[in-house]
Amino acid sequence: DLVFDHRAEWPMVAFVDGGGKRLRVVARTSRGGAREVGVWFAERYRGEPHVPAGEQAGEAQVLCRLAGQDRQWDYWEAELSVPTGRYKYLFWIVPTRQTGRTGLVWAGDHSDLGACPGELWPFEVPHRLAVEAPSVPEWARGAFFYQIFVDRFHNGDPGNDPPGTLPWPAPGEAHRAAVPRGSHPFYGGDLAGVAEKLPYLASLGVDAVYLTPIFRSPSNHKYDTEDYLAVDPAFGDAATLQEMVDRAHRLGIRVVLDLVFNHSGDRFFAFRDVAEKGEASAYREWFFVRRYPVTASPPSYETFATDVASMPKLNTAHPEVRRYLIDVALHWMRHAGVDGFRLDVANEVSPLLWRDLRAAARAERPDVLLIGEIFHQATPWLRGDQWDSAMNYPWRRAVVDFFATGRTAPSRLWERLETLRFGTAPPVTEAMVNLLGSHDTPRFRRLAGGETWRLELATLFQFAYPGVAQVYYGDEVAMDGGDDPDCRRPMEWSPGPEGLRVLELVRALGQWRRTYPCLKTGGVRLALLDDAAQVLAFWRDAPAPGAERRQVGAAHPESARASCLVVINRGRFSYEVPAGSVLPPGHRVAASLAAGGAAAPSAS
Ligand code: ARE
Ligand code: CA
Repeated sequence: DLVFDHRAEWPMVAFVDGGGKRLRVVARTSRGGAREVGVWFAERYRGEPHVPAGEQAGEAQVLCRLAGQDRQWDYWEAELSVPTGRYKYLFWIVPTRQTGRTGLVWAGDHSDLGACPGELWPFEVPHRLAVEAPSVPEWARGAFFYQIFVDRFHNGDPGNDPPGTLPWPAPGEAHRAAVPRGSHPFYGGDLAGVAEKLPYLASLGVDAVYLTPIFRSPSNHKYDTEDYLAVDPAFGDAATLQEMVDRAHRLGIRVVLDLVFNHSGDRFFAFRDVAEKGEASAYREWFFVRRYPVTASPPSYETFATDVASMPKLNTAHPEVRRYLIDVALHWMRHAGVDGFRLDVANEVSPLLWRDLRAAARAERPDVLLIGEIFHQATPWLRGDQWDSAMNYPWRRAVVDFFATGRTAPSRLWERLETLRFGTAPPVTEAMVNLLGSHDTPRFRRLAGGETWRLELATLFQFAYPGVAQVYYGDEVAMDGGDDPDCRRPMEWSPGPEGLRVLELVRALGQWRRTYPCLKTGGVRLALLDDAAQVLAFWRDAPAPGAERRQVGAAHPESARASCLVVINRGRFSYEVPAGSVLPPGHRVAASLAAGGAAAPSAS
């Protein structure tokens, strides 16, 4: 049968022009169920679909483009335009024979189907504010991010090392020095160390660094905050932070800090107060205490995850807690000039806090970036009222299964990515933080069984696919490491030949993203899938004329108009791309870049 799905809400409905007039609508039909899909639309207070088209102002019909497919659905896309930006619309569908239906089918509100438009209610977009276009800071779209786990990146100031700090492994040793489970050493990395390495990051083409938490806390990871308003003394102080940020800004690098608002540390003043005074504490409602007196083992209060006593869960819906935490964010924006925040355990925090934070932070600085940490589908948080973007772990899963373990075929990779892509809409799609790994996952190289060519191919894919490309420190030199904490080994600053090869690739990819706007904000279009050969190819189309002018670091006119064809060969044999099938006649190849190495001889 024919299944149809559309809802008049983001991301199936999104204004494409910021001004709130032109509307992109996406509908989906069961895969293979429709031959053609179109939209009848009109200004909301005018037009009737059963009255011949053209009589009413703004009324029109457009054919949809088949914009993508996943395992279950065909996705149909169209752009609508009426002068007021207030719409009503209906879809029509030409079903395929396999559905057993004949004749035109109309689809209206609640995805109701009928033979005659008059019997259906149209979908409505009553006012543009009802589907506010999520506004994403321009600088984040298609940017190159670099994640730093501060204690393990670079020790710029041995003078602030905490007692018991271990020596940095000797060159060549770092990536072999496994960190055993259950041990929690310090290596002395700090903000001075980050500052010292900024020129290195600039040489790679990094647009922004994201630092895991830096506020005062007893652990090496600092997710158990003791004082949100102080930099941890092992990392530096407020002045070191300010200096590091200023230096980054001079090199064109933005700085994103980690905000851990789901829980505090057990040394946080408010929690100490509750632990001491019990029910008499003025902060008792800041936490979820189950029984008094407060005990730690087992915890008599709610915590992060399961009974992590050092991380009492904060009541982020409470107005005082919200006020306090928002002031923390504003403090670091004002006093250190940070450009954005990564929000820890963001899916477990009250949306009330995120909405308030977004309003306050945007008022302070219109281009501040908010990235939610979440391991699953982030759509509900990305509608424009909470976060701008999210760590794209579902994307990582699809990429690991294809490139690292080889568990899936090209068609499956693409289906999964299409499901994710249609779970957001541009410009959010281009700000999603695509990552191969982080301080919470085994390193990609480990999952790839140590085969560096897989890391190279996946890295090329990461920079070629829409979204922020976030590199976890050390992955650019092919570092190894298993589950947390082994994925947090000290940075290898003297990489061997394999590491250097990946490093040069990352540098080239960074340059490509800066040279070709299509890689940052261009659309994506499948060109070729060959499961037998393990090959896939896709286009990144040049952004619409005019759009590239807004692009940071606006490129040469020729590169601004360029499209990019990406061909991935994960198979064992070289592959001849049938030129006619992917390259339109008259097209000229201006530049090319290859990755993969011996095991994948023809990847390009
Ligand atoms: C310790 C152990 C871990 C254990 C964890 C939970 O080392 O092996 O899984 O406790 O009991 C910080 C430290 C961690 C430390 C943790 C607790 O960095 O080393 O881990 O504190 O002391 C889920 C959450 C996600 C969270 C991860 C860790 O949804 O938000 O778990 N990530 C953030 C940070 C962490 C940080 C914290 C939260 C706490 O990025 O670094 O941990 O502030 C599946 C599930 C996910 C799960 C994911 C990873 O995919 O779907 O929900 O994420 O696995 O475990
Ligand atoms: Ca130090």
